[in-house]
Amino acid sequence: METDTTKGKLVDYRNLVNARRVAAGDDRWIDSYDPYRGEPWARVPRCTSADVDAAVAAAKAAFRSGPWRGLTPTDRGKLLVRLAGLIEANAERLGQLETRDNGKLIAEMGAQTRYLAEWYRYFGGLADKIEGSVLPMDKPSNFTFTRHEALGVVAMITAWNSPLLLLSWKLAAALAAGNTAVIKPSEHASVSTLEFVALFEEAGFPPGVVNTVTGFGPEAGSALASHPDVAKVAFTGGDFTGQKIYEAGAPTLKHVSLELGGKSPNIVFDDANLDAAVAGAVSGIFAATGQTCIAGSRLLVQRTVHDRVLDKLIAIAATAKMGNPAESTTQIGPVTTRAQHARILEMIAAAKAEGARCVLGGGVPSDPALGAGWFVQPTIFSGVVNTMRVAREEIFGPVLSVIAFDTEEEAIAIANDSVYGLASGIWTGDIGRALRVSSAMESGTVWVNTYRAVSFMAPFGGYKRSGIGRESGQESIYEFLQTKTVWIETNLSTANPFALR
Ligand code: TXE
Repeated sequence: METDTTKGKLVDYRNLVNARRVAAGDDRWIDSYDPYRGEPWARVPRCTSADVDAAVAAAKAAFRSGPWRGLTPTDRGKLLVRLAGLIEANAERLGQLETRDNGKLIAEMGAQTRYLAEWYRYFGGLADKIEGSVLPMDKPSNFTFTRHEALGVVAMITAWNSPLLLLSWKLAAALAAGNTAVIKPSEHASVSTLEFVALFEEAGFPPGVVNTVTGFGPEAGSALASHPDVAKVAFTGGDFTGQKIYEAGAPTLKHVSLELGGKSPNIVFDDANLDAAVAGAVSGIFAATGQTCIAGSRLLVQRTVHDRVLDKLIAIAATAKMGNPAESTTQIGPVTTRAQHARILEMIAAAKAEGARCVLGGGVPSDPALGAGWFVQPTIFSGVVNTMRVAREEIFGPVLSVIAFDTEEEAIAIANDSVYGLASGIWTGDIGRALRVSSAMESGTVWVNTYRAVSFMAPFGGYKRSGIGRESGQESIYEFLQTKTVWIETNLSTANPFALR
């Protein structure tokens, strides 16, 4: 790709602004680390507010004038569908880049990257189906209708755990709605995004519609989140950063949507298929090394089956193969950053100090072959009480807290006793219980007898500190639109000009 130029042994990746590849104005760079080897492998520009100004100006110009503005919604949709085909053709390469940059398993990335295409197809199809309405009017001489219009420049600030997936949840809907975009990926894993945006050029999107700025959160991120020409910020990340983004948008009253963290309860009742429940619990917390916002990090187990569930859980988790994420047989890879590694180990130490019983893992693996990478053993604590830090704070790593309960009411109370509300899981063979408990859950997603399922068709987002707004599904396109009401008087008159009409 034209973005690659090898400098020393690191590969340099540049931003896309107005269809040009650019470094930061002052030519500073950030090293991007390979978490398996614990060493830098690439560099991305360290942008400042001046670079952000240039990217926002390009997006603003593309929104205000030029070919994008003139496209019909059908034509916008066609571009998105064309892009979907290019994503499929490049899925393997993009998946490999993400694995190198953030340590996600290649075993998961192949399918995940191909699946991205569906967001662009779905929203491409939706682009020309956004209809306003003619309003039935209480003022008979007025003809009044609504139309849904794009907001303008949308800033998309994303996290490192699934850069392209989290971006696509925003970008497909935003572009279908007619907005333009400035993307700031995480400083820890920007490379896949910089490669990905080349496909927009190839698909034929006009210059300036999709732009990127890489850099640190408090530098480039904060300049973007507070930029006066940004109409909306769509963010994925931690809740405290989400709060800062909300505050940064307040002075200019931006639209803001926030997809934040969680401390999701996964509840196993004694009438459940326990093997399926245990497989769901493993996938909920150990897939992606626990680095997902939807991690089922609190496993609530009915006391009557508690010991059986725990034994089965340990039996599976203990055999999970840790190793090079680029190998297809690896089941647990490294965590993405050195800081995250340290934080997970600190939370494990805190859980031990608070009296939780560590029944599996609890540290770094002893295998010397894994020595250079940022690995944490799959870790299970039993005897956890919901007031412990390990049950309250998002850890974002492979650490499971098992909490025993006796009754359905108690399970609901513990599950909802959290500042977060992103997702929950319920394992039961009783349909009445499934419906009762799912309606009682304070979370944006509830999975019954499954876990970690997402789709371009299904709205996703949080209750409470897990976020504001929804991504995916038809309704999410309205997060990127605003409604205009047009009034036409059909009977010109000279009614009293000093009174409300
Ligand atoms: O995320 P941040 P970090 C949680 C997880 C993790 C914690 C911190 O618990 O341990 O957050 O991770 C940009 N203005 N999640 O520090 O800070 C930043 O550059 C504007 C949950 O990596 O939230 C990056 O692009 N932008 C989560 C993005 O925000 C700022 C996924 C996310 O970074 C900024 C990731 C600022 N002041 C972490 N500060 C999930 N919901 O899945 C940072 N950024």
